[in-house]
Amino acid sequence: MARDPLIGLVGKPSSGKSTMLNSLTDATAKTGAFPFTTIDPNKATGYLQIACACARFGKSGLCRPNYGSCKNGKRFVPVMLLDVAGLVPGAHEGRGLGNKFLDDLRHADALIHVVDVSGSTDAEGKATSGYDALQDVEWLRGEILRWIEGNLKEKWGSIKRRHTATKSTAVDTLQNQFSGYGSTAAVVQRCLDRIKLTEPLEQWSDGTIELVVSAFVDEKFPTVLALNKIDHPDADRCIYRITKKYPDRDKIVLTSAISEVFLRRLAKQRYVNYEEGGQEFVTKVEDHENRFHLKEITDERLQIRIDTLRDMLFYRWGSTGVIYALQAAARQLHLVPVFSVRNIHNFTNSSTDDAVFKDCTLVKCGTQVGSVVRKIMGDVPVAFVEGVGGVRVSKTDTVDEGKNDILCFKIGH
Ligand SMILES: Nc1nc2c(ncn2[C@@H]2O[C@H](COP(=O)(O)OP(=O)(O)O)[C@@H](O)[C@H]2O)c(=O)[nH]1
Ligand SMILES: [Mg+2]
Repeated sequence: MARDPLIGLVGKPSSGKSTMLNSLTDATAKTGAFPFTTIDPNKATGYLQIACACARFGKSGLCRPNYGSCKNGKRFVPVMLLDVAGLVPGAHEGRGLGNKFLDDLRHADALIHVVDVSGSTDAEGKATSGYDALQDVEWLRGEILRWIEGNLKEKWGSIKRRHTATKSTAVDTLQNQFSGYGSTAAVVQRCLDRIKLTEPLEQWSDGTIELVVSAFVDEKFPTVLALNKIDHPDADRCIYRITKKYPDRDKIVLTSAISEVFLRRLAKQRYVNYEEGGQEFVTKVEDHENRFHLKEITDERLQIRIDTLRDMLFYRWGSTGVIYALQAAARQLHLVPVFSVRNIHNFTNSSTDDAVFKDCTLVKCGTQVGSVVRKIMGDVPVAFVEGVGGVRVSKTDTVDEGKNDILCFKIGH
């Protein structure tokens, strides 16, 4: 993943993908635009919340990121989001926007599957009641599997012949087939290691191919389930069924995208004080000292909606959850922030600007410092790298959460 990570939002029509995208993108006040080259209506910048290095050094007052923002040591790092619309059962055979969907998908590094747990929409997104959303979790993965399997099996005869003729390794042969999905040889290697295959590729059965594709999908498209519409009165049943079947808490998040959008709008209009993704919000009634200078809510319907939100969502679930969906997806990718600075002693980038930690890049944990250099500096020659305290850091050393995560690149040969 040499480029910036891209997180795809998938799910059936009306599950809440667009709402989720809006809820994650529209961050308040001081946010810099992210320099994405393509302009695509389905792409947007989301903000991943991480602990900023400025807090570690008591410099939060001086933290002014080039991109995103930082509030009291809580940093909002831009990440690219993609709304992958149009997936319905049968997409791999071209139903719905089938092929368009699958073409978009190949650019994603991780997926957030937005699942409508209200039970009020069927597999095609049409209005119904009592629908069991557990089915959506299963068919969606099935569509991705069938799509990749189909492409592979269709050509398997010639793939096998070429494999034998060129005496290739299984990794090379598969990577040839999977590169179109944004795969790398390392991804293919990990997926083969995972299933511990012993039979040579020439002898793979259909079942083996399916096993390989399944492992590949797990590696290439790690997926987080965002159980959305938890504000809906009927949501409990689906939440229960899905979390029972998929107990891995790292991969499941409960969300109410619409509530996040609603609260951010109210915050902009100064009816509430609310920090994106926060665990509480304040209206004028609760703001006894008038710290936030809020407007009074005079519309009774609005007041009822706000009270319901508090009772049905915040008291029960703690927050709207959307921020956690993004964090969970980043965790699946093992992303860690690296802060690159020009001056390793005061963490600024220039002698005329006292702002610290202006640049932050997300990389996979375990990445070698040398690769981080190339990712950030491109072709600019870097003679050596320093870490905190001006200590030399080897280019073969790796980065991790809080380890080699503040770096200074010394330009030269
Ligand atoms: N109750 C509730 N409705 C939601 C939520 N998120 C989205 N919706 C509604 O679900 C419908 C479909 O949402 P949309 O974002 O357009 O779905 P998409 O087709 O997946 O992009 C809209 O009417 C939204 O207002 C939520 O968290 N709770
Ligand atoms: Mg949409």
